[in-house]
Amino acid sequence: MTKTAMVTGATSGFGAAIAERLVKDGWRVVICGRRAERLQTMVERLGADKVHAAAFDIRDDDAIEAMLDALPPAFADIDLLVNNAGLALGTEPAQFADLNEWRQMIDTNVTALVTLTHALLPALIERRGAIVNISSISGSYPYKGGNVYGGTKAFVTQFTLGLRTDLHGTGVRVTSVEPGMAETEFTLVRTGGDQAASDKLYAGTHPITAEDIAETVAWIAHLPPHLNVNRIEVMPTSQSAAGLQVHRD
Ligand code: NDP
Ligand code: 8X3
Repeated sequence: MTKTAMVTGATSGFGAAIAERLVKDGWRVVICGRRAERLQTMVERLGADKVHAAAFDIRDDDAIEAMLDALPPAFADIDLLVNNAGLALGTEPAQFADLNEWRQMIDTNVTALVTLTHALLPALIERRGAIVNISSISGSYPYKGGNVYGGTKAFVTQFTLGLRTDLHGTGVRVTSVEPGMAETEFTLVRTGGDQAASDKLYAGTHPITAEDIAETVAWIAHLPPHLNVNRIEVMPTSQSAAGLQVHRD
């Protein structure tokens, strides 16, 4: 029987690649994001019987509710929720950061993610479904300028592990996917559209691609029901953790 996934942040990067990969693997996918024209292009390319476009701002509680109420019957029974929508804003140390940017990251990466998850939990339990949360290595390894972004991703990882514990015995599988440096629109968004800064960051690094993460999520989604990947950390070979810093007077 055809299964249905909901992928947030499907207009770009990981989410677009995950949605496309799941469709190729035979899933129906509800694709979410604010940029309606991008979602429409995906519907035209992948087929209206395979993807349903849901254009809304995930920070808007009423929009989430309206989106769920408006799902066409063929897309209404969600078996897999991929909580991918998210962003980093700013690269400045905390003392120079913009509070509005901090709040936008928390609203998107944390509050919206838990709101949508809360809304779908009863259905996911009924269907013995799965949740894949896109966290980040920034939740485990602090770096300068990562402050609130890393904090939101630490939340995502810990929330995932907590969900896994609470959902014990329900058959619902829950996974935290924690990618390292990946070239998507992520740095463009983070730097307010600075393409040169984005190109410079990834130059010569062979970063993770969106397709790499789509492959990881597809692997998790297709595991047999008795297996749960609790968390998985993926970095490009060219990236690894460095040591602590020491200040001397
Ligand atoms: P992109 O910027 O390419 O994609 C981000 C997606 O999130 C877009 O589809 C965007 O859609 C959506 N989004 C952002 N804000 C909102 C909002 N308010 N409402 C609805 N959708 C929203 O970046 P990535 O693909 O790289 O990022 C995907 C996830 O992966 C994020 O959670 C990110 O933190 C995480 N991540 C990224 C890494 C990287 O190095 N690239 C590494 C580790 C984790 P739209 O703008 O159309 O609304
Ligand atoms: C994105 C990965 O290391 O740029 O979450 O913060 S990193």
